[in-house]
Amino acid sequence: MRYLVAANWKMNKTVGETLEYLDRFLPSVKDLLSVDIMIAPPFTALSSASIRLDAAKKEGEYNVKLGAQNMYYVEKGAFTGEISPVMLNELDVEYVILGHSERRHIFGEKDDLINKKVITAVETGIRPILCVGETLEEREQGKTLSVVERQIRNGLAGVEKDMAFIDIAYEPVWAIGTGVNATPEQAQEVHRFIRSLINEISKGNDSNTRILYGGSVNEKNARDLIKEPNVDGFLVGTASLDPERFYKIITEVL
Ligand code: G2H
Repeated sequence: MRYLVAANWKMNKTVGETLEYLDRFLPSVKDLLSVDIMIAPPFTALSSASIRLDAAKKEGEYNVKLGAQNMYYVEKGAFTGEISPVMLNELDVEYVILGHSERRHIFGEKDDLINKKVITAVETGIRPILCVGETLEEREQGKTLSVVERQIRNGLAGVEKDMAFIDIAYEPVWAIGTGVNATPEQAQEVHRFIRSLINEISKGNDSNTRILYGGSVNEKNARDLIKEPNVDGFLVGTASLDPERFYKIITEVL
């Protein structure tokens, strides 16, 4: 299985900053084809990033894909402030992060809405990265696996047969942006559970599904985390904002 290392920039970087980043980052990953790399800038920078990536691919071999941080599940219409899958397709966006904990906890997204988005992403040919993870309170109450199971079963309802086209990111809420990552053992315990769960619900059609770890991943902890047998890559926030740090994380999984 090819690892996936994905950058989730969240609400960071203007168009100018995005292009400056890509100018520094892209030369470092030219001809680095053994790992899948994805960058998810804010919506406003997707078009410029898409053009820049396209130009780079005409000059050399790159395995850098574009991702969106969210989308709505309807093609077009009166949905002020939303972005549709068709709009993302036009920009060659290949991945979409769905159900991120900030969408769930700050913007109130529930499993059924996230499920609609996952279904539409699959139908549109955009590879969803479904994010799941427990809060600190849920972990302390021993509910980690049941919360993750609920989020996965509900989030994937109706697309179980398409599991090969879907990636999962396990992001414990208490580890996001806090500088406190899950230990490799904590990550492995949940990743192993997720692997057996998606294997069951997809009836074995999960061999291409990466289970990413996210939550304070950096260039120092990446190597130990990736050693775990069910950790298939990373979704990186803070440490992906610096091109040299993000590149270092990528080299740690090679
Ligand atoms: C978790 C992660 C990226 P950070 O949200 O999705 O962010 O690496 O800053 O914890």
